Amino acid sequence: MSEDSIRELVAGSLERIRAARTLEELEAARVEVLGRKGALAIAGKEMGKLPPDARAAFGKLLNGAKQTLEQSYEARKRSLDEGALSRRLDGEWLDLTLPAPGPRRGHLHPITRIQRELEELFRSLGFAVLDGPEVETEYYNFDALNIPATHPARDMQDTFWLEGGNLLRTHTSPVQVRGMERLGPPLRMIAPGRVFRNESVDASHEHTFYQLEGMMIDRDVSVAHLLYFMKTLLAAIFHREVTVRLRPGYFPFVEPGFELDIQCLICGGPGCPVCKQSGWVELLPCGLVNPNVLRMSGIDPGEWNGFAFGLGLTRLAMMRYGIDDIRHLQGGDLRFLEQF
Ligand code: 2NL
Repeated sequence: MSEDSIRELVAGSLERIRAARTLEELEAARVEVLGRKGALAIAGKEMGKLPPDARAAFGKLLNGAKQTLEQSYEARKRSLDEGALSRRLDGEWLDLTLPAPGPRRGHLHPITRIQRELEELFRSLGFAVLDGPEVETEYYNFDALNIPATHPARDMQDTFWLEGGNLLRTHTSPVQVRGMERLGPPLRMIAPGRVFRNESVDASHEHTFYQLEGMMIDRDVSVAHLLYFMKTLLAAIFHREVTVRLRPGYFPFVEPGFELDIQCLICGGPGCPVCKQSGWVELLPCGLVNPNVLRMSGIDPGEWNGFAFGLGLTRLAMMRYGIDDIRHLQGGDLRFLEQF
């Protein structure tokens, strides 16, 4: 093997090393040039074939070539290592001066919001806000409200009965019965809360929903008082004056009993799909408290009387926010709740 061929080998190998553009390519070049079976090693084997007096010079040449190539390899390696490091650092760059994303903030459920708003309103009108048990006795849920044993509401189909004869309250009226017993007349109170009905669930029926019942007992309470408080309530709910009408309605705990309708807020009277072309929307049942109910709670109906009403908070939330399926409200899907 000639000196020229060694120079050629060195020149070609240098080119190969410099051309390596990644650490992987450089390692492949190193194996080919400096590896145990690489070009230099093969050239080293040739040395044995040379006449003894030529071997020393050839050996020196090879060593020089090896040094040159090793230096070139090291230099290229350093440069590629640095490149890899700076690329990694570039990728990991964080701008600590950027504003951080804010914390995810929760908020009140739409029904809770309406409930709290109405609690505030009634407090300002002198009403106490009462709470009571969700598991009730048959007496407080039905008997004390003048609901006869034969009434369909007592049916297995409408009430969740518990072992031992207790039940899940079907309205918040039992809270008001306890309120009448405890406070005595005159009184003003509301009872907001969760109630339960044994119903099949669909877009407009839930087994669990929210109600707000209210009652005022005093001397000479009339339907005029009832209408005044209901109109005040509705103005607060809908943020405007609403036209109302009373239709007769039958509920065992009130006499007379009414269905209160409001003039349709969508069309204002002429008729539309929301009011089913009638111009009116049924909103809440109400009436003057049945004397039997007063008497059972220890209030003398000869001296005292009162009005009472029941408002469906769940339905109200649906009307206010335009929710078309009651199941969304308790469905627990945050994508739904985050809209409010
Ligand atoms: C309903 C119920 C109404 C009442 C509830 C009531 C309570 C007592 C005495 C008299 Cl202790 N009345 N509550 C009165 C009228 C209507 O409605 O299910 N509303 C959605």
